[in-house]
Amino acid sequence: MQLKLKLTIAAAIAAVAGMASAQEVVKIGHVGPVSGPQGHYGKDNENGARMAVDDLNAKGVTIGGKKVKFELMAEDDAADPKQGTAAAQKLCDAKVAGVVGHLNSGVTIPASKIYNDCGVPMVTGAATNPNLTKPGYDTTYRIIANDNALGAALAAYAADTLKLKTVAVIDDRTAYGQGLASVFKKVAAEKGIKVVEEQFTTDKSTDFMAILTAIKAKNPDAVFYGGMDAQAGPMLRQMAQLGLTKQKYFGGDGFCTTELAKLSAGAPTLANVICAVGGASLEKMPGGKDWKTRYDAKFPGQFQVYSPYKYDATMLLADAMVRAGSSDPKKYIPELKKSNYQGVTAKISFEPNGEMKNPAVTLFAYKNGDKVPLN
Ligand code: ABU
Repeated sequence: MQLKLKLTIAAAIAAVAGMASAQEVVKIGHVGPVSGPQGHYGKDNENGARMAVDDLNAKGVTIGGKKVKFELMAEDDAADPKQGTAAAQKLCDAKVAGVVGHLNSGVTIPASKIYNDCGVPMVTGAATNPNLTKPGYDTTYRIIANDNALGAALAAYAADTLKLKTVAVIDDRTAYGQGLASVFKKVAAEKGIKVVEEQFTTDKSTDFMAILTAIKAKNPDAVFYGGMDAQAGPMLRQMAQLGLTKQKYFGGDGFCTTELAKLSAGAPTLANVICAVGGASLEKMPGGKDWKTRYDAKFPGQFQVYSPYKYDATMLLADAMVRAGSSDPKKYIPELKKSNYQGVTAKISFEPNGEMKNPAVTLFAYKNGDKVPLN
């Protein structure tokens, strides 16, 4: 090849490389437990955020007149508050434009202060403890119903629809499990349901025989569990072993997963489960069916519960940046607050404290091992 032609090609390559590097990169953080017993939730959540970033880049997004490329910075908090706050600080230091996270309320609440201190907005579509929005940070947003709504819906169904009279309550002593159980107990008592036994466990336990034996002695109409599926699955198996097979088994979004069917390993008690999620069923979400088909093609067998919300959380951040003409949090937070975004899960807008306006609540049961909506 002639020297002149070689130099022309080299100049063209350099120009293309220069154009690529001139494209502004907008970093979005995602944090959740992608390791440990809750790793399946974290992976599903991260997949939701990743799918949104891929869709944004495929479509091409311009912010303030400049074409941008979104990059996902994904961190593992292992469902642990210490790791969660360390991950939050890492994302702050990396100057991400926004964060999608976390899963666990007990991690999200301390992490939200770190994001507020560094001025980075965080949107969660999974952590449901009402205390998250109490400080009123303009960096904290939730796009799913909180535990006040979930606990009340479950208690109303138990009392008004199933006409149950007695319940035993167990929680895992986490911010989520304990908080949800306390809302359920309060509303259930107001509706005339008697709490005949209370027991506690942890989010690391797998042996519940002692507490279930104590509950069996009280013969309640139902068992309520505030916690995640890594405990609910084995608990359902052990209830079957003890003959606690007539009791309805109530709980929140924390165990309302695809994985619960696997973790309960064919126990007949799975058919007694009634769980509440703070959004519409996929069938009723505005874009749920098409989105789920695309998700399953991209991440086969990984769907749990929160990925559509994590997808919307990512899109919501990008939408606010586009409207503000800037990915600088100081400039786009005012637009985020004013969001009126048509997502896959719902039309999303916020109360002044960062809670979603008018979130849906859906109750689910498991029929032949498949999670099906009751409303
Ligand atoms: N919302 C259920 C699981 C996550 C949490 O709030 O801790």
